[in-house]
Amino acid sequence: MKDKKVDAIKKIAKLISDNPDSKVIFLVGAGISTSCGIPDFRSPGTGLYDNLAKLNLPFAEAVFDIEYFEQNPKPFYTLAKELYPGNYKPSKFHQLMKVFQDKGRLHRVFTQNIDTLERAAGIHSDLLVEAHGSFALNHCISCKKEYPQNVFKDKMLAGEEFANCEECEGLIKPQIVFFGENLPRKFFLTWDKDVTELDDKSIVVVAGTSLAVYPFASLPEEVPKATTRALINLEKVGDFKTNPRKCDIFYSGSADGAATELAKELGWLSELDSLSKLL
Ligand code: CNA
Repeated sequence: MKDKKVDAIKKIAKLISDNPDSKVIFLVGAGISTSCGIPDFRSPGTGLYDNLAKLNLPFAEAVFDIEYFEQNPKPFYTLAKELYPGNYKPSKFHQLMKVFQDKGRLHRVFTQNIDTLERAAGIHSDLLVEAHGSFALNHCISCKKEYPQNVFKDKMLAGEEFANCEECEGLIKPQIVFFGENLPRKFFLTWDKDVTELDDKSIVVVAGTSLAVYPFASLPEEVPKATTRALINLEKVGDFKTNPRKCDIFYSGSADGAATELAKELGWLSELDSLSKLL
């Protein structure tokens, strides 16, 4: 490990070890799931946006655009089939967050991901905020009838071109937040409460995100100045880049690499390894 990475891990670990009563907030994105085989959006070459050409979209973000979905749901359904929960296993980083939970040191995970790998890793629903929704709830966009997860899943896996409502033939859509849709109330309520509980002993760890999608991207700016912010990412992003703070910590590298090194530094490596074997 290069010196800067060692340094970053040591600083994060020290803060966590020195303050045994404090709990960590994680703000995560697609980069913590790329090692599971799920491409992120924006990594050049491998990101979904570079690979959506086969879906003939007018613009890449159209796959998550509610108006475009109403006209042509096929690209989203194609993607949903690929991303569907159950096809992938949690990464080391997901597992590390579970170890934080097991140690009683997890305050919350706010995720932008829709792959539900935090659930698969065993993060409790009360400690988890799926800011952009998930595949767990589904409804007809016309008559709003709700459908259990397996209805949508079965249709996707059976290779059906469209998932239609049995009542009105409208399109069934998982409760994933599209561009132009509101985030769940739980996101705003939980963050507003959590942010008031942060102090100079707390740490907020941001990992695997380009911090490009709002309002999620504004969370690091709202962390109080007294609280340490750490970024674990392949590149420096968002407020860490535009408004860096003196006490910011930046680990430039893979989320899984950081997870293993942090577990080692905290003396939690055997717990992380045992979990890896279970999941
Ligand atoms: P993004 O914009 O694609 O950014 C990903 C970030 O992660 C980039 O800064 C990368 O450099 C970084 N990165 C990639 N691989 C790694 C790695 N191994 N270790 C550390 N950093 C890495 O994705 P965001 O999450 O920021 O964007 C928000 C969108 C992406 C949300 O609306 C999601 O729903 C959406 N998304 C989710 C998934 C998923 O659920 N797994 C996949 C693709 C996109």
